[in-house]
Amino acid sequence: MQKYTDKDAALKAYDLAKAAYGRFGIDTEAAVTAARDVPVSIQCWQGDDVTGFEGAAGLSGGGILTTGNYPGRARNGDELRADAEAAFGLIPGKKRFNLHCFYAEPDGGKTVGRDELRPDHFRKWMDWSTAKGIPLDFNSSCFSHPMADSGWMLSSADPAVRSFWIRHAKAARRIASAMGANQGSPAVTDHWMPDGSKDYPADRLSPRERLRDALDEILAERYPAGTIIDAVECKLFGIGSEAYVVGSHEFYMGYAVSKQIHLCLDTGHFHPTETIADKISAMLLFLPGLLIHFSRGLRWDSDHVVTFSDDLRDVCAQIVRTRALPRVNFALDFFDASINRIAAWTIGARSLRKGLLEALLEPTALLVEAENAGKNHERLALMEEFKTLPFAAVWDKLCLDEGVPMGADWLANVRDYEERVLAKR
Ligand code: RNT
Ligand code: ZN
Repeated sequence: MQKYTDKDAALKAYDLAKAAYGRFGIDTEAAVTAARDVPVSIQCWQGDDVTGFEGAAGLSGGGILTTGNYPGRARNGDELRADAEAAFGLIPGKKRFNLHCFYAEPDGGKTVGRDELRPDHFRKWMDWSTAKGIPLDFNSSCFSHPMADSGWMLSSADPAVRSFWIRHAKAARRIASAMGANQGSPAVTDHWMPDGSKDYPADRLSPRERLRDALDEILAERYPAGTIIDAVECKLFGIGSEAYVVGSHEFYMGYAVSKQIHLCLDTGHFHPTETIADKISAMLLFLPGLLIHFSRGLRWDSDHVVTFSDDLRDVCAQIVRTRALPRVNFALDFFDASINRIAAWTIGARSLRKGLLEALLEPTALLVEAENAGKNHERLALMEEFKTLPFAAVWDKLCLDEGVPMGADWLANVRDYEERVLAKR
């Protein structure tokens, strides 16, 4: 196996890095522990290109799109779980696993209507979750379905369509609460739907009234405390909904505040140059918490694989600086069918964990001190200097402590899994 790293050299580099950060008053050991302990929810749907287990040929309709045909897509629950485990071995830190309703596995392989799904249809997932010690999160699935063909689901003017999706979202919450009870930790349950229109609507209000009323009905069902966290996810525009999305940022911001539920900010769901970093301290003044979908918007696509970008680093820094870590749920949301899917998971998850570590290594107190003293040149100078501290050595130490490959060594594991497993599908 190709090795790019050397353990002894890494440990020596870490000792030097520890001293370098120490001179700014930063305890690298504490930062490594804190970064490792933040749960990151890994999206199951990167493993199968958001296809689901209902026999669909692939993702269809609904504002999002997968492109590419890299060999080895997971085609069922056993393959998806095996692939996820392969990725888990390369991803340091606490993990959760994020499912969608259309990954149900009813007995005998039959398909159950999305409005009739029950917790026992997710028994295999729950048993796996318990065995692996990886808690689950959940999502209603309001796309890739004949009842989604019109592009309007919970906001549909057709009462039959609307009530179908209301029953579906209620079922999703019932299942999520059962997962939460099973794992002793609330299942974060996100509701996103692509409702919207390609061209200018004449009536922007009525669909929003219907969506509000539908959500009210869905959320009226109460579940035991500590089993579920409800979140609603906004979006500016999608493929086929360029002119209007019912569940826009303002819609869900208002809705989440009024109901005191979590708002989901997906980093790819805003104007192409808009980042969510500055929204965190503002929204957390009025909400119980946030769900963040880490993604990478690239032109019109909101779902490229997450990288260690300035945007991601800025978001992590804002969360840590505002001491908001306990109130933010971290989730990944990207899907790229053009590259090895285990690698996609690993790149995205490792990048987010790097962002967390870097933020936790920041000597924020020194920045605040300079700011309060009116010495903004010192604040800027320190921010610049911190960027080139020996971060990589601390990251390698985190990977070493967690027993996952350091540096680029994990690529050898992906190559091996591809040859042994994926190439045979
Ligand atoms: C779509 C949303 C949503 C989905 C997943 C599959 O734009 O981001 O979160 O990506 O639920
Ligand atoms: Zn999302």
